[in-house]
Amino acid sequence: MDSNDMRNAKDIKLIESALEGFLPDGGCLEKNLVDAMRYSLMAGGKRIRPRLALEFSRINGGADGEIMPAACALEMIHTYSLIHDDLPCMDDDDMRRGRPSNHKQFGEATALLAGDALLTLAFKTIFSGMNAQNAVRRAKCAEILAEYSGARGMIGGQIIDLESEGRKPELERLEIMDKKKTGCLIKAGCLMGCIGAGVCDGKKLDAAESYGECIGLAFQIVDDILDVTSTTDELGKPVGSDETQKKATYVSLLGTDKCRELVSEMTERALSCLDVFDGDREPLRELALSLAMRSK
Ligand code: GRG
Repeated sequence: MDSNDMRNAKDIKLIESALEGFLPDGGCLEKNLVDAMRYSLMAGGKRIRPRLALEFSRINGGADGEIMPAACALEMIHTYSLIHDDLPCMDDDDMRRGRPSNHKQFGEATALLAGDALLTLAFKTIFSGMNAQNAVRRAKCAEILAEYSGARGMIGGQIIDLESEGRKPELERLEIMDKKKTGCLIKAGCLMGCIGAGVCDGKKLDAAESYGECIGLAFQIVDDILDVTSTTDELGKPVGSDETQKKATYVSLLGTDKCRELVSEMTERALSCLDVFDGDREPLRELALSLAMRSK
């Protein structure tokens, strides 16, 4: 393990221990619900979004303890979106993060409720976990999370996706959809990290958002490439599903070579956004590069 891998592993451990602590007590009549929430929340995953929040807080001199509730809230929203996305009324996927998807394990109704409960727990976590003395930062983080995960953000992307079925594939529509569906939560992590550390400078906030937009797009393109080049075992979720569902992807519209070029271009752009920050840029450089080269 090199020093970057060690830093990532340490951060993932920190995030996972905080996530466990924010889960409600399951020793009651709601035990099955809490078990279903824990099942998906603690099932691994790359924890990219909370890591971005932590790193953008650190580069701006913020303390990990202050941003951690917001970082965890973001992961809760991400996990709820995965649970709901796997439901039969959405993508109907049987596997997620290397094991049966939530509804396969707990049934559809419980999975739906576990997603809902993670969504509401996210906002409770921000309000009860972040320091009340920084009430403005706390409120701003909650506002960003609501905005970027809501109708004009991630959920907006999902409805564009659902309504794309049977339509002629178009690159412009795909880009708008992915910027919302995938990009918005990634951008939210970057922005919440800055806000949690007290950044008010518009230039820095714009740069954090652009960094998020570029790595978000690169992340989605890599996801599309992996869907045709990887295996179910490696990804922990079904591969080839885009083609089976006849979904337009960057690979189907542009081909793999052009996609790889775009990933490099977006990653370079993301790295240049870091110039405005005075703190140590290396962890965010490394994060962007590792996402571009990821194999799962
Ligand atoms: C159903 C409310 C609702 C929203 C659905 C985000 C989303 C919208 C659906 C999730 C499915 C999907 C393919 C989203 C695209 C973004 C993406 C590649 C998610 C997977 O994120 P990773 O790779 O997952 O970070 P891990 O498991 O590592 O956390």
